[in-house]
Amino acid sequence: MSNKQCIAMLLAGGEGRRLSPLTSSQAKPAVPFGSRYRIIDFPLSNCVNSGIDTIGVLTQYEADSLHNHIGDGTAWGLGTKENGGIALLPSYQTGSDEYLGTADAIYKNMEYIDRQNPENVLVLSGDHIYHMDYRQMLEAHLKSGAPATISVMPVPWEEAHRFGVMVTDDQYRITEFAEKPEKPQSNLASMGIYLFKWSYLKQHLIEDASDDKSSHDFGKDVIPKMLAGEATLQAYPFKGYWRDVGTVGSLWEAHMDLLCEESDWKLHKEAWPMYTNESASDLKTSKHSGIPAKSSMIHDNCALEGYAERSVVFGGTAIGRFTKVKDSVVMPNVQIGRNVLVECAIIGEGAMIKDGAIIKGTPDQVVVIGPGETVLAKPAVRSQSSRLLKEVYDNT
Ligand code: ADQ
Ligand code: ADP
Repeated sequence: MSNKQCIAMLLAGGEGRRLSPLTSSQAKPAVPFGSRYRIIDFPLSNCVNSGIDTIGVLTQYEADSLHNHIGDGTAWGLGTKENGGIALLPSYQTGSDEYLGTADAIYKNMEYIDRQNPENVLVLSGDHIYHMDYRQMLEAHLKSGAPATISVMPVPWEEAHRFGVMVTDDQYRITEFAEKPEKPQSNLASMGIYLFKWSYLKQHLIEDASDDKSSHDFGKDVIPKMLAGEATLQAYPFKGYWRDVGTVGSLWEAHMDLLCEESDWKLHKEAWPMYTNESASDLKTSKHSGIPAKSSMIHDNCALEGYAERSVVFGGTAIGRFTKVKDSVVMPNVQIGRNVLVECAIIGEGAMIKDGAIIKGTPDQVVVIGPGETVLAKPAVRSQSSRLLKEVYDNT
């Protein structure tokens, strides 16, 4: 059996209730992002770009949505690897109904990991938007000699309660850790990206599995127990763009970040290419009509007859005349009629917005239209809104 320095285990089974209704029929990591990708393309592309060629993807909730997207891994250049590649590891294949938590998901796939015979295991989350060279984290992990290294980054204090937060000494050794505390003592957040020596992780997973009181989660159970032991855990400070897009507001904001011209953050860089499987999304064929859109990201394959401003529009979409889409995200295969106003909204895959409809949110209260939903215009306001929109359109 060959010995691998590092393999990745990608947790992609969470339900993503806070992203509802976008996750009503697909897993959170399968939610579209950035005009042609899905969220899971970020960690997958990071692995490929970091030279990690063995990835186990742990699926559970709406597993098919991810299995269809990933297929045999060809889109990531990991399709025909003799020794490695992408392995889909759904909970139903492990002989149990469900993964009880993130640590249990890895525990139930220990045999798969043992077959790969790795020295280190990188545990990743399927719902983060970022580019990261995991080789640099591995280098820091090996250099410190710690059995566990956690990627960290400061977050705004008001958001710290949504994360695992920690205190470290000046050598970035972790001295305290609290999972989603009500009153955070620090704003240094765990990014949910862990690098473990496999022998050390395995021992802890086995111990955790026999603990009846455990919820079998990394943040809630395993990391605190590791910290209570003798070993020193290390934090790895990540400098760069990183967003957890677990809520509607954060998903919308991360899309708006793509449109910020001053920012260094770019989706696809030559030095850090993004890979995806577009054939799986089965785009309806349409053609970009060439109408300029202001400060927007528009997929080539969409029929844009209306006006888009500061918006991200995916493929297979049609936007009718006199329609204005502003500060919004329009996911694949959406049909938007004429005289429609869409502002501060996320329109789910395959939705249909009929002529004259008004969908208007605010940056603090983004409106979401679920995948496949139909939105009609309210008859009473229809003529007024059409007139209003004609004015808006003429003035832009
Ligand atoms: P959360 O974001 O709340 O916190 P969690 O809900 O545990 O993390 O999900 C992490 C990943 O695991 C997601 O990609 C999810 O899809 C997947 N997942 C969840 N349950 C699963 C299951 N039963 N089987 C398979 N996959 C599953 C974590 C850490 C925090 C840290 C944040 C950073 O616990 O400490 O701050 O990530 O985002
Ligand atoms: P959200 O927080 O938006 O509801 P998450 O995917 O973050 O969605 O999941 C929330 C919590 O529920 C996490 O602690 C996760 O471990 C747990 N969880 C999610 N899906 C499952 C599942 N199918 N089985 C067991 N636990 C789950």
